[in-house]
Amino acid sequence: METAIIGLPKSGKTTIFNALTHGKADTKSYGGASAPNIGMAKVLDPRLKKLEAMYRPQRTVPAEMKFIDVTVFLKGFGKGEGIGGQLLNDLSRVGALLVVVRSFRDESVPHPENTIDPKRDIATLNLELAFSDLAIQEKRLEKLVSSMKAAKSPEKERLLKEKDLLDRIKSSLEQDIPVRAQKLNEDERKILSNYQFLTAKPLLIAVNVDEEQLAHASEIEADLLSLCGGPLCDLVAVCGKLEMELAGLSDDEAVEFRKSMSAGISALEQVVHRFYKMVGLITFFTVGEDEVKAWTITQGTTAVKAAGKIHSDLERGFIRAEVIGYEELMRLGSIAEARRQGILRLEGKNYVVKDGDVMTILFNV
Ligand SMILES: Nc1nc2c(ncn2[C@@H]2O[C@H](COP(=O)(O)OP(=O)(O)O)[C@@H](O)[C@H]2O)c(=O)[nH]1
Ligand SMILES: [Mg+2]
Repeated sequence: METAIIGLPKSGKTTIFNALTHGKADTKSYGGASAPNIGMAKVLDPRLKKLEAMYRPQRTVPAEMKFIDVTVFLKGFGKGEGIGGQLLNDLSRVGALLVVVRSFRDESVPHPENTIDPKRDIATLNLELAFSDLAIQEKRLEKLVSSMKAAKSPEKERLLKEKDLLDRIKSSLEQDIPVRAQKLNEDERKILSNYQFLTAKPLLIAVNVDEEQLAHASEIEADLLSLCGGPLCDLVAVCGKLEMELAGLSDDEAVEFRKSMSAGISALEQVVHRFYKMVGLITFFTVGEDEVKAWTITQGTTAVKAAGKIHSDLERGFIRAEVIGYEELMRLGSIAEARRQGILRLEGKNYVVKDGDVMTILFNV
């Protein structure tokens, strides 16, 4: 899943991008960069370490999340001008949004509104996203109305239904209800997926707190959480600056530092964990002497589709999957032992993969 990082200027987007991706993008020349920063965040999963110890493979490959820090295009952002042009194109393509909101106090970093007010900024950002969706809605409606003139049934009925849907989307957006929180059926969601409404995307708000505020992180989260409203939205407090510094250390050093500063679990873990929970992402594993690897899929994915994640040949030529749950594998010590005890399962195409499944795909192309 690709996630775009957005927010007001100098809220700490690039800092948090660096913390998540262990990147070194420039945080000093605000807005001066010409291209977006793109980086991968490694999804930490203690199960992968255990599997690695069991198999001692040549390489261990964690799941990754792609983050895009959209830097330069944010000139008018937060000014009620909506989002357009290249930025809208970039945001339309991604699967989710990470909104960074400033809470940290620092005289040397000016805030575009001069004061620190995360509630105001969350409202501004939500409004901006809604504006952009209203513009998308309007454009689509214009096109639809003009093609309705020439349309004959049943095409005409289909377009009418779509028009009705767009009208409802609009009035809900005007009542501050993001598309993700609107009551829509499966069919309607499918139609809407073509438009890439920004308020339909899963949204995680990262409140960028300072070191002092970090001690009250859970109170800050509780206070702001109500601004999320509805499904596919969540909020987390992180200290961008500290997290970026810690991301520059070795793993062991970072653990020590975290302990001494009571900095809790890393921003990376928090952000990834919340995205997984919010979007309904789960992990399955493939294992072997050459490679142990974690794969991310959405809940409800079938074995054949999961196989397609690994390689299209595995989906095309899928025969069966040999499956064992992670816990069972740990208990038995090896797949060979699981096979011997008849615990290794053979599952067909439509088996719904579970979190922690260790799978071997049998295929023929
Ligand atoms: N004190 C403090 N400064 C921060 C924090 N996060 C970011 N900054 C500073 O704020 C400035 C802008 O950060 P940057 O990540 O470039 O913001 P962006 O414009 O949203 O990408 C930089 O000077 C950062 O060092 C934080 O948590 N605490
Ligand atoms: Mg930046």
